[in-house]
This record gives sequence, C-alpha cells and structure tokens, in this order.
Amino acid sequence: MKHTITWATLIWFALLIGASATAQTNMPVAANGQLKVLNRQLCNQSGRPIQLRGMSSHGLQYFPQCFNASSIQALATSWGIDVFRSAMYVDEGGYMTDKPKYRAFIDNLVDWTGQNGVYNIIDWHILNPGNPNDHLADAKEFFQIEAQKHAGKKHVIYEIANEPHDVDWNTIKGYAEQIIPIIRQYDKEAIILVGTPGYSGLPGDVRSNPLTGANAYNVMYTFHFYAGSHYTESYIDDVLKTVPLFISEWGTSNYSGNGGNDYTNSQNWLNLLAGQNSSGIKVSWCNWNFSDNSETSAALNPGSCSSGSWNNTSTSGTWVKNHILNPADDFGTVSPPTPSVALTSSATSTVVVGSNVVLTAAVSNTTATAVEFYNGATKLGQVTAAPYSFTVSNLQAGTYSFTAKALLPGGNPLVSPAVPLTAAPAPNKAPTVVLTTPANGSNFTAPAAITLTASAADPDGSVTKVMFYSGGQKLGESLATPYAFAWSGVAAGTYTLTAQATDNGGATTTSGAVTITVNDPNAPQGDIIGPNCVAKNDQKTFSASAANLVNATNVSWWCTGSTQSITTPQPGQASINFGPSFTGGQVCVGINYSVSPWYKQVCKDVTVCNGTTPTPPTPPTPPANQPPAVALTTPANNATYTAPTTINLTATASDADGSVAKVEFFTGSTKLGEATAAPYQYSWNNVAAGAYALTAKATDNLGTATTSAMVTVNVLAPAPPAPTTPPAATAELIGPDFVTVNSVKSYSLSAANLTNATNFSWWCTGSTRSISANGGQATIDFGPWFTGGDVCVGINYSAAPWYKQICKHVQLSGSNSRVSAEEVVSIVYPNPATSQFQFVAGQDVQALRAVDLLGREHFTYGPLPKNQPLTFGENFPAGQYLLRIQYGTDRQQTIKLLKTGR
Ligand code: IDC
Repeated sequence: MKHTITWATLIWFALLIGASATAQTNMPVAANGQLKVLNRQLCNQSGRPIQLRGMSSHGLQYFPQCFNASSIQALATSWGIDVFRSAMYVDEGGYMTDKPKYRAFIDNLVDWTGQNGVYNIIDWHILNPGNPNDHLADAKEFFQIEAQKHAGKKHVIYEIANEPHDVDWNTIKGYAEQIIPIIRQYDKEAIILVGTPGYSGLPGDVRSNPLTGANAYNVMYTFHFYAGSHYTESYIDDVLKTVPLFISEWGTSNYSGNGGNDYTNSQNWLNLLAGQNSSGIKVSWCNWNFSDNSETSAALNPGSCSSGSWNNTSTSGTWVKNHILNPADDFGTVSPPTPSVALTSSATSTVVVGSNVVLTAAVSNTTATAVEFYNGATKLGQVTAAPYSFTVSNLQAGTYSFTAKALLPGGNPLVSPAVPLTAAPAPNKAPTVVLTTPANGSNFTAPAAITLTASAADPDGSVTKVMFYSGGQKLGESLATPYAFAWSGVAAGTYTLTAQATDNGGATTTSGAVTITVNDPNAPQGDIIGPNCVAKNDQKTFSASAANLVNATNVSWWCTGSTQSITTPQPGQASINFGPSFTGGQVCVGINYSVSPWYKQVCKDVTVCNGTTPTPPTPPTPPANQPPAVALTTPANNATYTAPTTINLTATASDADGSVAKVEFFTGSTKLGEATAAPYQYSWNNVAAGAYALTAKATDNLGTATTSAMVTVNVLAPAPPAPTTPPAATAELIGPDFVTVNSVKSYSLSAANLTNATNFSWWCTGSTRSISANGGQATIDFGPWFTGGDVCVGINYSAAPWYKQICKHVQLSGSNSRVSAEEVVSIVYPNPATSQFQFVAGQDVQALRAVDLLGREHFTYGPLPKNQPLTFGENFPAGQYLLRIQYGTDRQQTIKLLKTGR
C-alpha cells in the first residue's frame, strides 16, 4: 500500500539511515510502534484505530526460496505490506522435522521484517492434526524460546494455533491459557492471536466464554475465510460486536487454496474489514499466500522465487497487491522518537577498592555501530554489538565519571549522561571484646586481688591492646593474649568493670559491664545481711541478723519493689529472685517474738547495681568531737495509757570526750521540756489521747547533739467504745476492721488478687503474737499488746505486676479504744492509699492535722463542714500517718493512715 509520509518523518529517516543505497520506508512499525487492543479494535501506540494489510507466507518448509531478505524488502517497499505472516507448519514436514532449523528461519524472518519496518506474525501453523494440545509441550518450548529471544521487539505478533479443528473452543481455550502466560513472562505487550474452532471459522464460539484473567489483554481471535467458499459476512459482522478479530489468513480462491477465485466476494469481505461493519471496526488481514506455487491462491507465477521476481504476480497476486497498496494506510503522523544512549552501572554510587563494575549502555531509537566506554576523557574500551556491557575491573581508590558514547553510522556520536562512582577502602571493622573474669555479681573481701581477663578479636585485622577500666578509671592494659590484668589491694565498694579493645585500625570496642562487690570485713552487721545492690533477675539470699532472731516465733519476708519470688530456705533467711522488673526497693522482714517487743519490722534498701563509680574513700580528717550517747529509758516502747495521764520521761546520756550539757525531750518535733543534769527526767502532764513518738536529744559541751531511738506510746481515750460496723472495708483484703486484744482473726485476699499468685507473705505493722499463713489467707493472734496497725500481705505473681502489697488498717476496739462508735463519725478512704486520701466528716470539724510517726506535720486544714469531702495526702511519702480530727474543744478522733506510694 502507499504510505503517507510527513516531511518530519522523511527528514528523520534520512538522518537515521544516512546515505544508504537501499532506501526503506520503515513506515508501519515506525508509525505505529507497539500495537494494542482497545475495545476490540487494533490500535497503534498512540491509541489510533488502524488496519494492517499484508501477506502470509506459504509453508516455510514448502517454499524456503520465497522467504529471504530480498523478498521481504520487496514486500515492504513494492507491495507496501504492513505485516508479514511467517507460516511455520508444525507437522506436514515442518517444524517437527528439524526444530532448530525452523526456529532459525523464524528468527531470520523476524530480523528481515524488523529491518524493513513491518510487523511479523510468528504463526504456529497447526493444520493436521487439529488439536493444538497434541503438540502442547513443543508449543510451550517454542514460545518460551522465541518470546525470550524477541522480547520487547515491537513488530513481533504471536499466533499460537493456526487452525484448530475437531475440537471445541473450551479445548482451545485450555491450550491458550497455558501458552499465553509463557509469552507474557517475557513480552508484556505483544499482540497474541488465538485460533478458533472449525479451522478458525467459528470465532463466535468465543462470545460466551472469552479468555479472562491477568494475561487476557492484547489478545485477538482469528477468523479465516476463502472467498470462493465462504460467504458469512453477516455472521462476522455480528461476531465483531463482541469479539476482537484478526484475519490472519484469507484467500481469493476456495478453501483448498485452489480453484476459482471470487473477486466479488473478496471485495465484499475487504469492504467489511475496512470498517464497513456495524461496529465500525477496522479489521487487519493477511492474504494467503506469498509463494510461486501452482495454485490459484499463490500470489506469484511459478518460478518467480528462484529468479527473485517478487513482482511477477499471478491473477490473484495482482488483485491482492493492488488492495494492499490502495487505499493508502491511515496511520496518522507521529513525531520520530529521539535517539539516545543511557548508561547504568551494576554498583551503587560507592564501591570498595578492588571491585569490578559492569557498565551497560542502552541505545534507544537508533542503531549504533559500536559503543565506547569512558572514564572522564579516558576511553576504557568498546563493544560492537548489543548488549553493550563493559566491565571495569579492580577499581582503584578515587572518583570516577563514566560515560558511554554510541557511534552512529551516518551522524554524530551520542554521549550518555555521566554515571559518577567512588571507590573507597573498606571501612575498618571494630574489634569484639568480652570481659570474661570476674563474673558479674562476684563478691570479694577487701583488700581484694582481682584478675580481670578479656577475650578480644578483630574481624579484619588484629587487636593491638585491651585496656581494663573500673568505671571511667583505667586500671591497666594488656598488649597480647591472654588479655589480663591483676588488680590488687582493692578497697571495699561496688565496682563496674569493663574492657576496651583497640584494633590495628584504631577502632575501639568496650565490653559489656561487670559489676562486683568488695566487702569490708570489718563493717558492722546490719539488721538484715545481704547485698546492697542486685542485678535484674538475680537470685540473692538475705538473712536476719542473729540478734534479731532471739525469741522469734514467726518471720515473714517481703520486698517493696517488684520481685519474682521469695522463698525461705530456713527460718530467718529469704532467697529472693528479683525478676526482670526490679528497679530498687526494700527487703523487709517482720519478726514476731514470744516476749516483748512482740513484733519488729526491719528493712534494708536494695538498689539495682548500675555501674555507678564507687564513692572514693573519705580522706582522713583530724579527730572530731564525738557526739554524745543518749537513750530514752522510760516509758517502754509501745506503752499504753488512758487519757488524761502523766508520762514520766527518763533518759540516760553520756559523752566520751567531754560532758553532757543538756537533754531535751520531744514528742515528734514538739519540745516538751529539758533536763541539764543527771538523772535526766521530765514529767509530761495532762496528756491527751493519741499516739506519740517520743525522743530524747542530748547536746554535749561542744554543741554536738544526738537524738535517741524513738519510743512510741499510745494514750487511749477514756470513753468505752461500742463498735458498730465501720465504713466499708477495702474489698481487697477481707477481715475485721476492729479487733480486741488477744483476739484471733482471719484475713483473706479477695479472689481477684489470687490470680497468678505464687507466693504470699503476711505481716502486721502493729504488735501481734503470731501470724499463721495459709496461702492467701492468714490467721492472726493479735496478742496482748496490739494497739492498732496494718495487716499486710505481699503477693508475688508469675506474671505482671510480679509483686503487689496490700494492707488493711485494723483498729483496736473494746475497752481500749479511744473513740466511741458514736463518735466514729468521719471516714477516710481509700486507706491504705497509693496516691491520695478522701476525708468526709460526719460532724463539723474545727481542724485536721496529719503527722508522721516522728510527729512531723505533713498537712493541716480547717474548719471543714460535715459531709464535705476533702482530698489530701498526694505528696505524702510512703509510710504511716496519724490524722488528728478536732471536732470541738474537747472532742477529737485519730485515724491511722497508710500511704503505700507517692
Ligand atoms: C494449503 C496450501 C496447500 C497445502 C495444504 C496442506 O495452500 O498448498 O497443500 O495447505 O498443507 C487453510 C490452511 C492452509 C491451507 C489453506 C488452503 O491454514 O495451510 O494451505 N487453507 O487450503 N485453511 C483454509 C484454507
């Protein structure tokens, strides 16, 4: 057909092919690019509906002399074909007789058509037998090889089954569903033609059951007609309303390829295909056949091929060639694509010295005779055929700027944008180091000799030294294995040890820290013997001092921080697993005695060993004035009185390096009186009901003062109480809120608190005679000295929160109570409280005052009308408090408070 050529296109072709003698038009592929199917219509790359017209070969095996570079060029230039169909018979002496030979034939045809700018249908020409599945494996192999080889070539079209017959559409469809994905694996865009039943005569069967799925795009179905036999234009007009068709084969003759040509019917068919159909669709076609066979459908007269007489047309050939050339193609105009060359590198922007880098140049929209590779202005080498890949070996340190220069046959070379690259030495890798001795948590006795040992290695060199540190202070270093340092004369303290390795490249690594304790053998024994600091998950043993265990009847241990478990391997000893969540706390023991003091509670602070630098020893100082000694000898601790009363306070005091100037007596921070000479005494008269923390403070001749141990006394209210149900008890710990002396009561944890519980320790902050615990329940004999206190239980859990402590305040009732039931008019809740207390008064309050057990004032308030809630205690540190409520001049009430958090 005649090609319409714009001036822009002509100029571009002139540039592209230079002064070549064999001028080619290259029109169809250059004008249309990658084809696609839009709405049943074959379209070009720009989406323009187009019709391709061209010739099918006869069987490649029958007429090899008719299909060569010369005939393809003549078809492209003289005949004006847009498309050439390479009919590769599978049987009948074709492909199956010599697969490599026919693949090579196909590949040559792909090259020749490509060079001449026409489309090429690779036709898997099954004819006999008619079931495409008979050669399924061969078809898979063929299309896998060919699609891989020709991937991305815009002029290649695949026809996967010429003329199935004696099979239904479903059978063909099953075949197509296996072949199409193989092609799509390499070629995402190519048009794929699928044969239909009845010698590609029944494309209408596709209508109700088309190919679907991810690969069912750019697919067309084939219809073949022979004008001397087939007059089914109206059927095809109807099918075109639903199915995209490609007439990959039609003849002017009857269906045998021979016999009488029907040009009238041929013209009717071509009119329909030119767009004269109900859908207005342009249908592309190939005429059967381009050969010099002696049958009516052959386009050349016999003998034409051997003489290369490509225009020596038969009657049919003359008619068909005329209908290819006229009317002219209508492909529109396209701007010629810009030739370019791009360079990519196998490496990222930086590589290690000594690396190899593969540079690959992609030449687009033109054909290069060679590609040269450069670093800056220096040519590195060249490649004369695609793929244009060049390896730069053993890169030395430095920066590079690579370019590719494509040499073109008739024009200036094209240079790619530069690809920068830096080759740098591999970074030095840091050494590894582990402090192997001493073990974390080790204990030593001062003065200690401690050997520090480390293992160290370097992945890309050698270790030059290992230095040993205590905190930030260097102890010594070792230059060779075994890396060790003998640290001697180590004073008491806690030390955090590390080893730091240095490698030949100067990189350093510090080991994990090891914490050790050096104990002072002369240090006085505390109430609880055990480590001052522990690591998370440590298991450590704590013991009550021997002195504390005399007359002990019951010992309960707990810890105020989160712990995982507490077991008691023997009385007076606890083995504590601090678990993963321990952040510090107190290890406490509550001891009941068969004699006074009946109950005692001692605690020891335990921190997490965290590598803090040990406190340096205090420098020696000149002998200082020694403070005086003082003890409050009467009253006895926990003595009780009934208000109003007189309390006689007596103290003993002495001074080792001087004399005692005075002894002052205090309740909390309030001074009661003083004595300047022995016997140091003071009579405190008219003492009102309440709990009092009494101390004596001795001051020596140089003004240095010492405060005695605290003595607690309780002055009880005189009125006999008649207890009624107190304000609602906390539901966490169930048991009486009021008890009498010598009573035995049971307390149990609420069910909610028992979930996951593993261990329970019960204690009471007031004096009790005994506590016998049974899991979440405890029976307490409050004994003769109980004046009120908290029943507490520490619970360990196998899961978060790991540890929980619950206390319940228990007041003394009966004849010893200070406040009658009628006067228990105010309530405090919650109590114990973790953050704050709520107070509600049942009568108007004049003043409120909260003090700790040393009498220090933490809160005052008043007046406060009855029933008006008041919140307080948010800033109280954890501990016990007494809330004094003054209702009138002579009516007061004291409520014990327990704050468990801050
Ligand atoms: C015919 C050839 C003929 C050959 C025969 C068998 O024209 O020379 O002997 O195949 O190989 C088709 C087929 C096509 C046929 C053609 C004419 O696709 O291979 O070619 N035809 O019969 N379908 C309908 C007709």
